[in-house]
Amino acid sequence: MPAWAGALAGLVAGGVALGVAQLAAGVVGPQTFPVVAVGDATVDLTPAPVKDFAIRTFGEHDKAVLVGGVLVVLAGVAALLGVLSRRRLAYGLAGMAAFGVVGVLAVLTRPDTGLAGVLPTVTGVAAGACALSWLVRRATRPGEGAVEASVVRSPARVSGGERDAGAVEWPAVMRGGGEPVVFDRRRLLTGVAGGVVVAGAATVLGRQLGGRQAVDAARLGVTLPKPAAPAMPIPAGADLRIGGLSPFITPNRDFYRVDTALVVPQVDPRDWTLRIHGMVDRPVELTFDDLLRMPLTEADVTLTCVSNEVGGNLVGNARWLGVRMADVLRQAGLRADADMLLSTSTDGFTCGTPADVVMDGRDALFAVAMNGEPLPLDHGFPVRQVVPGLYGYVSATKWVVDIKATRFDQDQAYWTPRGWAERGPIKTQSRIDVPKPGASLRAGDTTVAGVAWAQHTGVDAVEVRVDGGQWRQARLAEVPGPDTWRQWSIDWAATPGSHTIEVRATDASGRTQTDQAAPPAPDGATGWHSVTVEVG
Ligand SMILES: Nc1nc2c(c(=O)[nH]1)N[C@H]1C(S)=C(S)[C@@H](COP(=O)(O)O)O[C@H]1N2
Ligand SMILES: [Mo]
Repeated sequence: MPAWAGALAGLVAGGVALGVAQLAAGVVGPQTFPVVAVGDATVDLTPAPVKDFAIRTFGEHDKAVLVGGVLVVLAGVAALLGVLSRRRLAYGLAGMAAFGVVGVLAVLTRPDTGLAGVLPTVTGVAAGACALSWLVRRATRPGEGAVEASVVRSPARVSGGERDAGAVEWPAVMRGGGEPVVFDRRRLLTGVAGGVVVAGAATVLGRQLGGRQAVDAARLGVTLPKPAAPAMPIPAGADLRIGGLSPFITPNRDFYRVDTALVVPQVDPRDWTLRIHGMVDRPVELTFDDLLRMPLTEADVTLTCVSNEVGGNLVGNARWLGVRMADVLRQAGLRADADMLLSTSTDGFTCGTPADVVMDGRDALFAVAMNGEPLPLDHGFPVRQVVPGLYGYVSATKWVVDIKATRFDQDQAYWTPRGWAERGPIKTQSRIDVPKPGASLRAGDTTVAGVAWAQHTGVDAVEVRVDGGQWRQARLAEVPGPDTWRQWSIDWAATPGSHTIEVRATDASGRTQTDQAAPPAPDGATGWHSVTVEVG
């Protein structure tokens, strides 16, 4: 059997393994698909600098790149195992088993997979092993006269063209019993076709089974109660409606997404509970209906990711509806010496929020809705936290299921050992949305516009300067309160040439953004956003 045939058999066997694993994961849960489990484990084990590099390089595609990378490596190894299987089938089978062990270990380290979570890996590897041995056996047949053929047509003498001409007889090799066998290309290729069909069908079926239909349907079935504390209508002057300027409310479909989950957790609200325990007098466990029966508050809050670069787009503003976290925590009897609320999501992400911030009267919510609809799955359905003024990694737990009242000197959340600050108050920032960097403008009157944020303090001033000249005050749009970003704009009489526009904001406590440039890690980027344009 030539090397290419071994590689092909290995690839197809690998495909069958993944297809069957996908099918089983469709029943057991998409997060148990071994590629996802290994990918998720990789995300958690990746050193912070590598992860930062990946986010910087691939942005929101980092997950796709990771899964793609795992698949490419798997394909390479599967092909290699196929090549080795020509010598001895046991090599290939042992290699598959080794992958099974890695897959099982990865699955077992995941917080959201029970013991049944190993089933996709185990059945996948078993199916892959069967496929490999079947293909390798099938590709060879007892060869009467094979020894003779080998003398006449040894590979060294066979020209490329002849190799492709039907069932070429390769040098005879001895199979177990010692009878000579020959490679049968046609039988291999028909076997391969069968394997591809099995792999493809299993993959498609598995994806359908594991699809979001059930949770999507449950989401559509949620009736949102009216807020007991509605937000004021958004002031008409909150949105300057300038082309290219971020709208005041970010539509859900455009809202940035940052999380460690390779597949979006699917949480059925009928199964969801929120457990509150630790340093509380009365531990409680709430169902989704319990939560919806409590008074709901509506609030406009701008979320920001600590990984957002100066000028970056990991920031968005929405109208949230939810129960005040403080109400729930008071009901549980939060003790005064608990200074941290350690929240956990269904997929095991943890987040440590300063308790005093949550309890100080601001609109810190267990949110159930975003911009008038139940939370989108990507943004934490059925329940997530939203805390004005804190970066997402210390406050905004999506798919939240557990709150432990604890202390910063006793517990650590997900990102802390990975090099990010324990506490993450949002730093005042401002961004130029128009003109875009590198834009070519016509000389004359133009509008420069953008957004600025200083959540829970509020933005009091935005200034703009061109080419290091005088700072000029921008016009500020209205805001419903201090927890959202604020649009700004300024007129500029653009003159021919290359120009750099800079912006800086001052918050309501009188502090102006520092010009000191700092990277996102460990506690948020600083510096002034600048945009260079060409005026013709
Ligand atoms: N379960 C879970 N929640 C999470 C995260 C996560 O990785 N897992 N990431 C946090 C971070 S870093 C940010 S910035 C916000 C982003 O929320 P969004 O994706 O809805 O914009 O979610 C937070 N909540
Ligand atoms: Mo974040």
